[in-house]
Amino acid sequence: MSRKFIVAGAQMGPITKDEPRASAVARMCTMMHKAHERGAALVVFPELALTTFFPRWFIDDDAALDAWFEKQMPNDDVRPLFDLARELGIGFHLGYAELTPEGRHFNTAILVSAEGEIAGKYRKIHLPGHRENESWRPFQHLEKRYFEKGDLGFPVFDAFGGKVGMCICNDRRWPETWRVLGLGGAELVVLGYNTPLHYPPAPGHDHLQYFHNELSIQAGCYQNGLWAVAVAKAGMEEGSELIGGSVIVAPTGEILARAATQGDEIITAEIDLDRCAEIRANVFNFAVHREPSDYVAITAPKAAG
Ligand code: CDV
Repeated sequence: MSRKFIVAGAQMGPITKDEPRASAVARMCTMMHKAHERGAALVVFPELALTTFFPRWFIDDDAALDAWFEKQMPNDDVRPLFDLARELGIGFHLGYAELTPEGRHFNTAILVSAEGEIAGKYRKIHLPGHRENESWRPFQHLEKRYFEKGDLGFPVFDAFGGKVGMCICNDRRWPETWRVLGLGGAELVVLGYNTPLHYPPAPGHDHLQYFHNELSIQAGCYQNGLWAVAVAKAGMEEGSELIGGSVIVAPTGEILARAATQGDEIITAEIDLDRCAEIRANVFNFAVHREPSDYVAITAPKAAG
């Protein structure tokens, strides 16, 4: 049986601080319709897709902070997206800030089936940035303050006729993310990102942001023989410019589709999950060529940072 299907990346332009979630969801519904018109079975939305990227601000008030989080999924604001997915028979991936009933905060992403059911959940493991207000920065990046490290590992789900994994933004820069997903059998990895063009601790690298995005995703795909759909929230958002460059990448590392704008934009490509074997049965045949006994340093406890 063929395991070919069309995937879509739904890049989003900026979301302002006062844009209601219902408005962001309406934009997503418009893009879901377009993806469906192009025959997509799965549409991938960005990291923290329901609001502006709030970790750019130091927020000292717990109630004000919690207002950026979702206490339920779906909730009334997001339900139209679930309903439309069910109506069109299209699955989706969505990133959002999760506040659990126990009061825990995570940067989370879900995979939703074409029946509108949550088929998988991932909580971001590599949280970038810092914990305290650093007033020298033009904008903050307080993910380490606002989120707990994810507690679900890197799970892989049976979905869309194959094995699907997720990661979120900074995770894509880490080879360990891709390798653990690859070892879990992932054939497709979906992810969203909010990547500021300006990186305050090393501004000399600003011109490399698009390059490092593609370098990381292409390497992850090739070295593990899997597909990826990587989707930005892009454009000038509340004074911080976020890169676009959403891409769909093949197991060979080739880019099959790339966003051309920094706004709401759909990219699509037909993917064939059986093509993972081109890499996995050959140069990256893990069972034949991996040498884990020489990799123990990878999982040794990290040095104090
Ligand atoms: N949202 C992110 O994880 N952003 C980071 C930035 C801060 C470097 C990223 O890796 O793109």
